[in-house]
Amino acid sequence: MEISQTEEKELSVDILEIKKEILKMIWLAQSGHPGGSLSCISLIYILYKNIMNIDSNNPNWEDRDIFILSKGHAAPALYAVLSKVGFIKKEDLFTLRKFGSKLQGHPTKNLKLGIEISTGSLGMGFSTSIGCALAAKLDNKDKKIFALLGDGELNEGVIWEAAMAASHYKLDNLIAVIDRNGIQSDGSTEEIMALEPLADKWKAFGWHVIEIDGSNIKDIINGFEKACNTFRKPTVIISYLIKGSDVSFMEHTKKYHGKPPNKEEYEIAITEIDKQIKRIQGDL
Ligand SMILES: Cc1ncc(C[n+]2csc(CCOP(=O)(O)OP(=O)(O)O)c2C)c(N)n1
Repeated sequence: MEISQTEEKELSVDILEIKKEILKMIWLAQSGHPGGSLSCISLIYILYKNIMNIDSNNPNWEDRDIFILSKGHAAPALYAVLSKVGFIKKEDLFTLRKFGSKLQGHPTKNLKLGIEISTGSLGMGFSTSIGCALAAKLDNKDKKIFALLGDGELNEGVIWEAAMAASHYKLDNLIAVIDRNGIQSDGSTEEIMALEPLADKWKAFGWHVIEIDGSNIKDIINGFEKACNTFRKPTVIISYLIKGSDVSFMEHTKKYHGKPPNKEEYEIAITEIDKQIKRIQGDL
């Protein structure tokens, strides 16, 4: 799928607008995970906007593609995209983590809202995605299952058991996407439990491996398209990203993994993002 420069600009602005919603949600809740919510938003948004077959008016549609946020702590990113594409009311976003809210700190299955499974315990979402992909094969459904994983999440042993099973069953309807932002909760992934050579590991497990620049919209779309046209193997897209991206003081640090911004930080963050939006729109 070729996209025009205008479409690319519009997507970039949407992504920045969604980042503002995420920051507002987490700031109002005074709790949550900004770093890993900001890093992966381009992937989730482009999936929902350009790649997946879904219908917000018919969330139970049997033939829909399925997205699973295996790194469940990035729930604000999922909720903000689901709001942008019509599943969740915008005003509900700001009930994040409040008593009685359906939008808790980690996703709870709610098909009406487009939330396919409950996640938060790292590794579990990915293994569930194997079950969904197998079920689609058994039902002869031409649908894709997408699972978004954190790179720190790859420390979980269950990930590698699931990876082995997916290639054993030749699940070419399964696409794993790794947010390779290089930082987990306690520091750099390479310091805590080295992952490299990551692409080689997935290849050795029988996966088709694609590496992309996760901040480049064309690269993301091409990566997903190649993945969707892969046969007899599951695909993993290793997507290089920046933790906390587009907010200067949140970038490349573990500090905002699970820490909300205070009022002053929130305001600075919004000003920085607004500047970028204006730059893209050619107003600066
Ligand atoms: C089974 C399990 N162990 C520990 C945690 C606590 N935890 C939440 S986020 C996180 C780090 C995840 O790092 P990464 O996947 O790189 O997340 P990202 O940087 O993309 O936010 C940990 C250890 C958890 N949610 N589940």
